Amino acid sequence: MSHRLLQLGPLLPALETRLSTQYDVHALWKETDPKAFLAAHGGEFIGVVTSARYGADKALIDAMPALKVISSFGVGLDAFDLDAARTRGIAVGYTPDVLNDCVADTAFALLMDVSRGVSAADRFVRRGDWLTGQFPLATKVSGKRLGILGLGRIGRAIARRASGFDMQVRYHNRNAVPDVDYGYAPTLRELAEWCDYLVIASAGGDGTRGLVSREILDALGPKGFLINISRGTVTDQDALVDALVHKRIAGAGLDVFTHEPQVPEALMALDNVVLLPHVASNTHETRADMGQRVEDNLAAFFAGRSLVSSAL
Ligand code: 8YV
Repeated sequence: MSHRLLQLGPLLPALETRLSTQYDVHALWKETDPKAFLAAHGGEFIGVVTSARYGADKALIDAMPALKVISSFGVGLDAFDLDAARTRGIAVGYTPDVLNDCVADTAFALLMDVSRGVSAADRFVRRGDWLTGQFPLATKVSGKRLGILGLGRIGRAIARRASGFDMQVRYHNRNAVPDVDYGYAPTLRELAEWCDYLVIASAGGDGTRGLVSREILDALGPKGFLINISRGTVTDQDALVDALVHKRIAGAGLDVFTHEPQVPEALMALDNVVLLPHVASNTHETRADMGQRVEDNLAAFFAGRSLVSSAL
């Protein structure tokens, strides 16, 4: 008999197909009343397949007394109650590392775009404005100062890319990272004051909520750009919108928002903002690798081995 897994939301079709050949997978989101289903059948499942987006909160974990393993598609853990999982001895797998390159590439795509006006210039051409006018001057990227909030795996991949643009790099973390040569800014405010581009690469969740506040945006200033490929919650989104509308910062490249897929209406008309629908890891190659890690974590668990990537 194959192990029973509860899948919380849609995943890559290829991954769903492969999982369904190895496990007895039930799609919770297809239930008309998922809460009632959980209350009646939560005890029948040993595993959960989910993603950074759907997470696994305390209510879900509490409703699943036989749960032993959670395998998540994604690196973010802000939608998970890891303490509840730890207390119950539930293994939690996720997919770090395999997405570093694509997320770092996206950070640079946003940085280049908002600074040089790539998307805005494309709109200019399509509108026919080139026939009658010149696109305004943009801001040079090479040689500028890059500040990274969160020098983890993704932050380091972003820092490495900066060397190709002859940029100086500094970072802010709770503590200085011992094995890097980049300058450490003891406060986020100092980093924001110093840099031309502030890139948010920290984890989401309660520990970082609202960290990029009005004060930090004002420290970044009217020539500074903000790039966010992490979580919308790391910014005070209202303060960010206000700073962009009133040009108290130069611009922003945003892949993430506080209430996805809702994007503040005030940003839609601004040419100093590049808006992406949370696609930083969204390539064929990386998504395939993430799917493989979801499978490998489950396979390791059911073979009695440690998970390939454990979140605990
Ligand atoms: C994905 C992400 O969009 O890994 C993360 O934390 O935010 C992204 O890679 C997400 O996992 C898909 O649900």
